[in-house]
Amino acid sequence: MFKKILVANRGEIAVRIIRTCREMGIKTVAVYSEADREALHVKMADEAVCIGAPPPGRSYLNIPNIISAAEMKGAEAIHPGYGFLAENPYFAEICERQKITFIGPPASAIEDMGAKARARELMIKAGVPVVPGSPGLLTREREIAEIAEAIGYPVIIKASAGGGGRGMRIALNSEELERSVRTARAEAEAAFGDGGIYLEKYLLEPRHVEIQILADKFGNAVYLGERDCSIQRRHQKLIEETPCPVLTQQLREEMGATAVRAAQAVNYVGAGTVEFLLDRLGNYYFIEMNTRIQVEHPVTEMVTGIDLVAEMIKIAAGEPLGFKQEDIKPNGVALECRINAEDTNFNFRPCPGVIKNYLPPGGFGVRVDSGIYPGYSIPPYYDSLIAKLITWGKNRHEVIERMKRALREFRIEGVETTIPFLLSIMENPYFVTGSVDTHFVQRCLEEE
Ligand code: MV4
Repeated sequence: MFKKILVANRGEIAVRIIRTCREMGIKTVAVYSEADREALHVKMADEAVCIGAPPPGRSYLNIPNIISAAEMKGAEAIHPGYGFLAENPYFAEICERQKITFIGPPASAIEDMGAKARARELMIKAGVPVVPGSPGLLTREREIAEIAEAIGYPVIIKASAGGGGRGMRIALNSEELERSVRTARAEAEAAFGDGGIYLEKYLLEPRHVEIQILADKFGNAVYLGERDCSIQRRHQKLIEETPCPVLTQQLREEMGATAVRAAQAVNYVGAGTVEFLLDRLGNYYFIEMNTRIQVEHPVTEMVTGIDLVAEMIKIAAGEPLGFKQEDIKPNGVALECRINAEDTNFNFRPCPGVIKNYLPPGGFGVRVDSGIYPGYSIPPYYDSLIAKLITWGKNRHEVIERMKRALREFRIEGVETTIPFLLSIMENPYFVTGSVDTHFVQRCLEEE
C-alpha cells in the first residue's frame, strides 16, 4: 500500500480524500493555490505545497508544478478528485511516466470515453444500447440530414469533446438542422479546439440515471447500484438520490450488467460512472462515461457501506476487489443536496465572501462533506459548491423528512446559499412523488 498520496484538488473533495487516507494510515500532501492558503484541505493534510497563482490554469491545472510537488514530497501516488486534471489522459500518462501512480483509470480508458463520438462507437460495438443517431463522428453534410430524417426529429447535436451538457444544440426540424450543425461545430471548435460532432435523437423528458462501477486490475468488475441525477439546473446537478425511484429490480440488474460491459469494453480500472438516459417506457441509452470519482458518490456509499475513495486507492495499489457482485446489497435510500454559495434570487450568481457563522447539522443518518469553516473566506476563482448534505433513510419518505430537518438545521451566514431553494424542492409535490425528469427545475421552479 502507498505510504504517501498527493491530493491534486481542493475543497470538499480534497478533504474527503484526506479523511480516507488517514483511516488507511496513508500520509497526505495537499497542494494549494495562493488563494487557498487558509483552505481546510491545507490544514488537514500532513504536508502542503503551494503550486501557484489563484487561476486554475496556474495552479490546480499546472501539471509540472503538481508533479514537482509529488516528487519533492516523495508521494508515490496522486489522487485527482473530480474536475481539474481528473479526466486528462495526458496527466495520467505523465504520472505513470514519472513513476507516480495515477489513482484512476488508464490513460487509454480516459481517452476512449473522453471522445464522446468514439465512446459511442465503442459502446455500439460492445452491444451497449445508445440513443439512436450517427454511428460516430459526423462528416459529410448530406449524411447528417439523412440520419436525422431516418431517426426523426427532434435531434440533438453534441460536441465529441464536450460532455456534461457543454456544446449541445437541438434541431426541431430539417429547416433548423443545417444552422444547428454549423453553430454546434463552431462552438465546439471555439470551446474545445475540436469541431467534432455527432448526432442523437433528442429524447423528451428523460431521467438521468447513472451506474457506479468498480473494476480492479485483474478483470473483476462490479456495479454498486444507480443514482438518479435528474434534478439539475443548466446542467448543474442540484440533488441526487439512490435508488432511482422508478427502477424495477430487473431493470437495475440489466443496467448494472450493461454498465459493467461498457467499462470492460475500454479495459476500465478504478471507480467510474456510466450515464444513461431513461425514458418513460423503461428504455435506457448510454450517453457518457465519467472516468473519475463524482461529486455525488456519497449517496452510493451511504446505501452500500463501501468507501469508494478507499476502493480507488486499493485498486490503484494493485489489490483485487474484496467483494463480488452478490456481496453488494444496497440498504435504504440516500439523498444528496449540493449547497452552493450562490444567490438564487439573482439567477444563482456566485456569492464568494467570508463565512461568519457555520453550524452544520448532525444526528442519525446525516453526513456533511464540506471544505468550509467559520471565518473561512470563499475565494472567487473556483466553483461555488461549499458543502454536500447527504442523508440516509429506510425509505424515501424518511430520507426526505430527514433532509428537510437537516437543511433547516444548517446555519451558514455571511454568504447566500442554495439551502432555501433545496428546501423548496424537498417540499415540491412532484419531487415528493418521484415524478421528475431532467427538465423539472426549469418547468416547475423557474417558469421563465
Ligand atoms: C440528451 C438529452 C436528450 N436526448 N441526449 C445533458 C447533459 C449531458 N450529459 C447530456 N444531456 C442531455 N442529453 C439526448 N439524446 C437531454 C439532455 C439534457 C438536457 C438537454 C437540453 C437541455 C437541458 C437538459 C437537461 C438535462 C439533460
